[in-house]
Amino acid sequence: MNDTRNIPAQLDAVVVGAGFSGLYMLYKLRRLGMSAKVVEAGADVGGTWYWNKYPGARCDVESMHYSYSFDRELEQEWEWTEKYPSQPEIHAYISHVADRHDLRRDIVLNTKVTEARFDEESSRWTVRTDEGDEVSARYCIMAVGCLSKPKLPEIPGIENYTGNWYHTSHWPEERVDFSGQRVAVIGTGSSGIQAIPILAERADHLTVFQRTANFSLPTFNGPIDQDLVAGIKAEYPRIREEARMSGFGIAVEEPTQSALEVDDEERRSKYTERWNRGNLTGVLQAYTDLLVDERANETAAEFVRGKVREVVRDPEKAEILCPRGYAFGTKRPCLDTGYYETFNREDVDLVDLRATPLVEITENGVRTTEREHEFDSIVFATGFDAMTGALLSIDIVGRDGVSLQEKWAEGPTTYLGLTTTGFPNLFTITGPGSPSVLSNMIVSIEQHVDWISDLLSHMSQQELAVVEPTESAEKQWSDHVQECGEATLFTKTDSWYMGANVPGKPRVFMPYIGGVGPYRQKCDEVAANGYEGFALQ
Ligand code: FAD
Ligand code: N01
Repeated sequence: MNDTRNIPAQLDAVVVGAGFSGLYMLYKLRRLGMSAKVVEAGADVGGTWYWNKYPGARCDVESMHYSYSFDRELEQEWEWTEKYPSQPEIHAYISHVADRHDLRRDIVLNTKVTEARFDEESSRWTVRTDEGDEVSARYCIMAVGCLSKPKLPEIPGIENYTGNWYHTSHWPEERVDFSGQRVAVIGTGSSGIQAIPILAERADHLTVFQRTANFSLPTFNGPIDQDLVAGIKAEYPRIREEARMSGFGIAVEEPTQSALEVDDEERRSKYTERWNRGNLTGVLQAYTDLLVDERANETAAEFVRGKVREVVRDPEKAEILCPRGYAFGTKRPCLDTGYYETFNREDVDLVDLRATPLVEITENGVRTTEREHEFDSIVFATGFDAMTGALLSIDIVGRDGVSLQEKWAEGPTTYLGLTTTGFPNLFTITGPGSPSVLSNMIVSIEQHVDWISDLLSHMSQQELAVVEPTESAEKQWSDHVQECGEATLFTKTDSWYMGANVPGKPRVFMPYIGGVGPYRQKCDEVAANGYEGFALQ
């Protein structure tokens, strides 16, 4: 691994994070002729796909679409093996990109950025790391990830536990051997739902602790269909463009009808056809109003519950696994391989934490209000402090000594999810207030990186040194982000989109639900109008 420790004292740009965002940002900065370094806490590039090595980790956007589009030769050459590739394959892809474009020589690994401070006199950022580096840079670009700060459950006692414990997103490098063990999984979001079927196979006995049942759809994963690959490769430019202008960053036919316009039979047949596609968008985009109308949503939610009841033989377990109390799609739905089937195994137990909440982690396992359960290992699939967690873990201080923690105390406010007033020349790739986690993220990452690059190029041509959004532009945009959220069912659900999974975090709907295509158009208009809403000097 080529870890370039020597960071020059002065740079045009520091990029924090070496996942999909940071790598593409570095590629573009080089093409602008700028000096730049990427600083990465992990021991390799890959971001999400470096850290999340838990058994079963894979993407839920199909590989032919969950990939960079900027390298036209690469998209033709690269051969994915599965419809939904696993973490090692996606990591191999990102590593290949790093090597292919000779990016590693400007990436500093095993180093955490701890502080970024704006100096008003020089209009530069001073960036400090836990390795004692201090760099002055014109631009500071946060590519820190929306799902990169893990969250442990807020129950006492982890320090007393004598067995092994793991968080899905900080999985050890070496394969963990669970054979002969009694294993617990706490959490049934996407990570838990992917890991549980495999852990059930590997462990002697598995106990799943579920607080909120999730909606999960089957992937029907398998070797990638070569005819489909050839078809997509022949049409890649058009397909990518459609994705860029779509609602969620994936080219799909847009719905035209309300779920309430059609009768039960027609709806059921449509949901079934879309269920069989094995993707996230099929059922969710069957009708126009599934994410805005509770009655419409309930038709899809009940369809999924019916599927759970078809698979899970024990009716009591099936009812515990049936999601209720929130609208389908307003917590990120999951895609799985054999998740519900796992609960038909004799060696898998399900504990309903709504009935018997967790009390503490003990020396030997987990105590609920009912009893103590003993385990050799515990897997925490308890998610992330999403969207703002990684950003706010860095002491970012802007104008007048105001920190980002202070500014965002009531929730994040941004202009376009890319910038925030008081923090000039600081950019947040897939930041709060952009489509980000509500999209195929590579589409959103490329759009942000391209937009930032165009702005930096404009600034250099015009000999400008500082860019900062105006307060009024930021307010208008943040209000618009909230209004769009409130027009949907998302804001009625306790989810990580709302910050609800982290005690004390402000309840604000963080991503922008106005759509990937309309959002791109807005960003393009801002640029075409001379970076409207920004003060440039
Ligand atoms: P990340 O990949 O999160 O990279 C950020 C990097 O910044 C990390 O390596 C982190 O170590 C580093 N970093 C953070 N803070 C610091 C610091 N202070 N100093 C130094 N380094 C720092 N999205 C989809 O669209 N489709 C999917 O199918 C999909 N599947 C996912 C599966 C999993 C298991 C998870 C967790 C997420 C998934 N996502 C998916 C979202 C995924 O995070 C994005 O698609 C994408 O990989 C994000 O890339 P990124 O570079 O922006 O951030
Ligand atoms: O995290 P989550 P995740 N006691 O927050 C439970 C992406 N991703 O890592 O819902 C008991 O979704 C919590 O319960 P509740 C994707 O965007 C994608 O699984 O808060 N339980 C929940 O069940 C995804 O949405 C893939 O009641 C506790 C679980 O832990 C995002 O990352 C794969 C608890 C956390 O679920 C996050 O997914 C993986 C407590 N104290 C991740 N605290 C793909 O498939 C938390 N929980 C592409």
